[in-house]
Amino acid sequence: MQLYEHAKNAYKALGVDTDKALELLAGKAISIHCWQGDDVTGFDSGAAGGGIQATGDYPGKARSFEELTADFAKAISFIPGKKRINLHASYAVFPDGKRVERDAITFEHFKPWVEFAREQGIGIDFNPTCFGHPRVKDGLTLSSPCDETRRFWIEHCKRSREIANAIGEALNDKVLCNIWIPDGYKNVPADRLSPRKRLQASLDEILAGALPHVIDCVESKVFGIGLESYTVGSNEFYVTYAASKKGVYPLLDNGHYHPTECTADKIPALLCFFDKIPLHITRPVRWDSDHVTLFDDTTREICMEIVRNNALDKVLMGLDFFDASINRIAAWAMGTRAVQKALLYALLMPHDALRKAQDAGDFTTVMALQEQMKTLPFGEVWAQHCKNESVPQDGEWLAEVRAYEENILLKR
Ligand code: RNT
Ligand code: ZN
Repeated sequence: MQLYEHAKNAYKALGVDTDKALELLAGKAISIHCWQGDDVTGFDSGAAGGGIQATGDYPGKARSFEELTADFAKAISFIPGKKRINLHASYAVFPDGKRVERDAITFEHFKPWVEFAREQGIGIDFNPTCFGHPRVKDGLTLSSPCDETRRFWIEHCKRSREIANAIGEALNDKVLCNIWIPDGYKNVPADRLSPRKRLQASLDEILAGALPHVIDCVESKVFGIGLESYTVGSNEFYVTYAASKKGVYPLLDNGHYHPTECTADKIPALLCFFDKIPLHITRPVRWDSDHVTLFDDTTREICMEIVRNNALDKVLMGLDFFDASINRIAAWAMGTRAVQKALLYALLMPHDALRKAQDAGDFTTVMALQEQMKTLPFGEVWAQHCKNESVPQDGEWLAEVRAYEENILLKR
């Protein structure tokens, strides 16, 4: 307590209210992806694919709804604040193993998830799963020149939206429904326009008519493994598509741009035109877009843009990483806590003073303040947050993960 009081005063001297920051942090929901728990495998005999891959063979991955929900519940017991779970359509739960195809799934298959979310007091977000499936033809889904293939995936996406809407209705909530497709080419294409025209027509059909409980978004990508030369759903394509359609938003995944591009800077650009910005926060490393998030510069910059622009209510923060080389529950806990730390760091920035200095053209002060805030007693404020939220401190949760590993994961 004494340590927190000391930190509180240090921030107060810069005009920053730490209590207020903690209140805002506790109320900001983070949408945690279910797919870290099983390496993006899902329950419908699919697997990661389409340019994404979880690497590693850490033991104990979840193999069923029961295992995945138990692991997720364990992970979120270490995570403070408001939470949501982000589901993929491939996590449909089939009663008595009665599997249906992806173009035949309904809300019935997600009712167990709704019950789980209710029990845990969390919201749900949703994604059609257009990858890791035999109906992906020559690497293409919604942009395929094959009518049958396109129709299959259009139907899958339409059903996904309806499921998202039914989930929202059941939970009295808005559900983010995000379309990401793997479509692209390894080699230099001969025609870059036609696939995009076909994708545009498919999206028009899928997104026709607003659904009251759904927030629609589309996720771009610059490349994938085996899709190095061209992706149909590029940034320009989706940002323009979303801007031209009321109620459709472009989702920014910070692993989906050229390595030197700054995703944080895209947030204030899009805020000029969109009232919501969905995010996938991740950590790109060389060719991979999906390492576990850390309390690093990139994540802090993203959070600072959210806070500076008063956009806590506008930016829908979701996570997207999958690491199969470390304990998956630890990955969830560390990755989410890291993003929350970054958000707290941003909430503790002396923004008024910084902006004033910028407007006065005083970049000496801007730089000095930005440097000063880096060594303020941030850790004490984070520790207070964990205490307020009754979750373990840094250094305390790993022993619990190890016990769970020993008693449950290693027995699978
Ligand atoms: C892939 C996209 C996409 C997926 C998930 C599983 O590059 O980031 O969001 O990671 O849908
Ligand atoms: Zn993503």
